[in-house]
Amino acid sequence: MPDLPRNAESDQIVQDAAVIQQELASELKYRLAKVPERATEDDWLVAICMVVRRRMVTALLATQQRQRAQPAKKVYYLSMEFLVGRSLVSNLLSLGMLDAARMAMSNMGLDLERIADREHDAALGNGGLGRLAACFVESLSTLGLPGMGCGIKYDYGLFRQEFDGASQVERADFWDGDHSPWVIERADESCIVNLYGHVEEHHALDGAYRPTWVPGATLLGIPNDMPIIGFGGRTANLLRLYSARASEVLDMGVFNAGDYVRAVQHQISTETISKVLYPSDEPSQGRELRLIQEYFLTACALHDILREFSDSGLPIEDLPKRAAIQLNDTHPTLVIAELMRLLVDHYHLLWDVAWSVTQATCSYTNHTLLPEALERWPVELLTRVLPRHMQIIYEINSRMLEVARQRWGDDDARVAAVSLIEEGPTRHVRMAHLAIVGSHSINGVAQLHTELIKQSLVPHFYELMPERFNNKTNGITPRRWLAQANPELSALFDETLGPEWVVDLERLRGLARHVDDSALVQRLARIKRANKERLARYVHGTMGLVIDPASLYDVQIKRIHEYKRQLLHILHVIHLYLRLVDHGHDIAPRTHLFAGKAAPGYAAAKRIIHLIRSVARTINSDPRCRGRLSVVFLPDYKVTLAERIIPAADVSEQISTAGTEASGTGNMKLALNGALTVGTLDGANIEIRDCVGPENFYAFGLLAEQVGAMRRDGSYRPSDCVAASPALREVLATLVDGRFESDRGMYVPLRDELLHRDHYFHLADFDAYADVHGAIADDFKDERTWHRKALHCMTHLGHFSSDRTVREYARDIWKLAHA
Ligand code: 26Q
Repeated sequence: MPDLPRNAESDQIVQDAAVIQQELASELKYRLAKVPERATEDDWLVAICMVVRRRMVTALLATQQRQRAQPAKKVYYLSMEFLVGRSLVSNLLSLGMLDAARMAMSNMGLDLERIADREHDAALGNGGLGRLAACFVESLSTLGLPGMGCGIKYDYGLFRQEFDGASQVERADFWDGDHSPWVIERADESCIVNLYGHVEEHHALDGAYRPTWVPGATLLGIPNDMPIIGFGGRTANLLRLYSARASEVLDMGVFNAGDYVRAVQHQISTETISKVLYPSDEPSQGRELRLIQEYFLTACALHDILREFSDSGLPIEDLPKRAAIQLNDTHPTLVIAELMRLLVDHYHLLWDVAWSVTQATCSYTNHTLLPEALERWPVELLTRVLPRHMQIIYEINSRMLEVARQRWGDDDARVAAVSLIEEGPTRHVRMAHLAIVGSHSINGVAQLHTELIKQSLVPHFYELMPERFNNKTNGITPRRWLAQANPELSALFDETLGPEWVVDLERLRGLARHVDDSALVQRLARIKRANKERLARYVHGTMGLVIDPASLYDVQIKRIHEYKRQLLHILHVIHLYLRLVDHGHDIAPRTHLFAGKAAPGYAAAKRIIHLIRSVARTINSDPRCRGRLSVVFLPDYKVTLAERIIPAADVSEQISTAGTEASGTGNMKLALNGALTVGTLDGANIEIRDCVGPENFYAFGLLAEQVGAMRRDGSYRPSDCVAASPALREVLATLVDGRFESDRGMYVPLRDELLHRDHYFHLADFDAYADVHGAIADDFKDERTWHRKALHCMTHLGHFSSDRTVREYARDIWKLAHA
C-alpha cells in the first residue's frame, strides 16, 4: 500500500472531493435529469467527465488568452492519425484531481476505476505513428509550448478485433465524437474545400500567369476541438479534428439543375470523407477516398493556419516566423502543393518567394524504411482530383530536376532517382520526394533509422542537401505510460524521488543509488507481482483462461506484420512445447502473451494470428503443459489494453528483422515499466541498449548491415539454416503435420515462404533467438537479480520521454521560443 498523503495534502483532497461531489450531483440532475438511485454507470461517466470538462475549458481559455497576449511561433502537427485512447483518467491526473475524484465517487458509493472503464477508446489511428502524435500533443501542453494537432474526426476509428475460432473478424468501431464530452464543435470556423474540376488559363494585365481552378465539387470542413491538457493543468493546446459535411453551395447548384437524387447522393458521398480511418499501416495504392482524406486534412489545416496568421498583421512572407508545419509521414504532404497554390494564386507571391516560405514552414518526419510502405499516387488520379495541385507538382519537379542536372550533369539515372515522378506503365507521384524537397528538415525517428534514410532510402537527396537531414529519436509520455498505467510503481517513484520525475524523466537516475537497496527491489517485485495478478484476473474474466502470475510473462504486443516477426516468437513457443512434450525436458513456467491487429487485407498477417491462436489452443488444452507453458492471444489490442498489459510484463519482445523497424515505441513503454528486452539491434532498441548497458539487454540476431548485404548479394539460403538446426527442422514440420491446424494445409504457404524465401530472415535468427531465451529463463530464476536489472534499466531510460523528443523538435526544427 502506498503511504497516505501528508495531512495538508489530504485535507486538500477532502475539500476538493466535497466540491466535486456537489458538481457531480448537479450534473446528474440538470444535465442528465436523473436522481442518483436511477443513474447508470454510463450516466455517472458523463457526469464526472462534465465536471472535468469545466476545468479543461477554463485551462483552455486561459491558455488562449495568454497566447493572444504574447504572440509567438506555433507548431501545427499534421497527422492523419491521433491514437488518443481514453481521456478521463489522464485528464484527472493532469489536473491533479485524481485522488479527490476517487474520494468523491467513493463517498457516493461509486468506484471511479469501474466507471472510467466504461469510456470508449478514441482509436483514431492504426498504431505507432498515431500514438506518437498523441504523445507529442500531450508533451507540447506539458511543456507549455504553443501547438495544435490537426487531424480527422473519423466516425469509425480502427476496427474492433473479434475472433471466429482462430480467425480475425473486423467489426466497425463507431466513435461518437459528436457527443464526446471532450469535443467542442466549432461550426463557426468551418471552411470550404474544393475538389475535381479543371484549371482555366488566365493572364493578368501585367502578363503574369493567373490560372483559376474551377472546382467540380465543394464540401465543408468542420473543426472539432479536443483540448489536450498538460500535466499540472496550466496549458491546454488543441487537437483539432475536422469532419466533412456536404456544402450547400454545391447542393444548390445540383438542385437547380433539377437532379434531386444526385444531389442527395452527392451529400452521402461527401460525408463519407471523414467516415472511416484506413485500417492499414501501409498505403493501399490509388484509393481515391484516401487521397481526398489527405487533401481534406491539409486544406482544412492550412485554412486555419493562414487565418490565425492573418491576425498577426504581418506580411505573408513572414509566415515562418509564426507557423511551423510538421508532416507526420507523407500523409499530409499535399500541404506543400496547397501552400504553394495559395501563396502563388491567391497572395500573388512570386514562385521563388512562395517556395522559400513553404520550405521554411514545412518539415517532414519519415516513419518507414519498407519500400512498399512509401506513398505514391497515380498522376492520372491526382490530375483528376486536384488539377491545379498536379500542375504545381510538375513545376516543383522541373525546377528541382534543373538543380539536379546542374549537380550531376547528364547522369540520367541519378536525376531520375530524385524525380517526383516515377515513370512506368502508370506514372506516379512519389510523396516522400515531394515532402523532402518542400521541407527544410527531414527526420528519422531513431539513430539507425535516420542513417538508413540517408544511406539507403534516399541517398541522392542526402547528397544534394545533407544539412536538411536529422534524427529525432521517438519518446513516450510518462504521464500515461507510467503515472496512469502503473500507479503503484509511480507511487514508489514519488516516495523515492519526489514527484518531479513525471515531468523530468531524467530524474529516474536518482534510483541508481537504490539498486542495491534490497527493500526497494523487493517492493518493486511486489508491484510487478500485483500487476501480473491483475492481468491474470483480466485474462480469466475476458477469455476464461487461467494464467499463473508466478510464471514469466513474455509479451509481444504490436500490429501484426511480417517484419515484426511474431512468427519467430511463435516458432520459439512451438520449440519449447516440443521440448516439453516430445523430449521430456522440463522448462521454467512461462506465459506468452500476444496482442495486435492485422490489416483486414493482409492475408499473411492474418495467417500468423491464426497460427498463434491455434498453437495457443493446443498448448493450453494439453495437460502436459499445465503449470509450465501457456499462450494467450488477447483480442482487440488498443491503447487501453496496452495500459493493462505493459505494467505486467517481465520480458518485452522487440524482434523485428534488423533494419526494418523505424523506431518502435512499445519497446520504451515496456522497458520503463520494468520489463527486460529481448531484441534485435533495430530501431530505438539500439539506443535503449546503449542506455541500459548490454548486460541488461538480451540482444540477438543479424545486424542491419548483414541483412542489407545479404539482400543485395542474394546470398541468403533459408534451407541452409534448416539443414544446420535439428530444432528448426522439427518446428517447421509441425506447421504441416496437422498438429495445430483445424484446416489442413492452412500453414503450407507460411512454411514454404520460410523455407524458400524468408524475406524477413526468421530462420537465420532462430537459433540465436532460442539461445538468448535460454539465458533469459536462467536469469529469471534468480528473482532478486532479475528485479535489480529491471530497476537498473528504468534508472537509465529518462531519455525516452516524449518531452525530450518534443523539446528537440522545438529547438532544432520548429524554432519555437523557450517555454
Ligand atoms: C498510408 C496511405 C494509405 C493508407 C495508410 C497509410 C499508412 C497509415 C499508417 C501508412 C503507414 C502508417 C503507420 C506507420 C507507423 O505506425 N509507423 C511506425 O511509426 C512509429 C512512430 O515513429 C515507429 O515507432 C514504428 O517503428 C513505425 O513502424
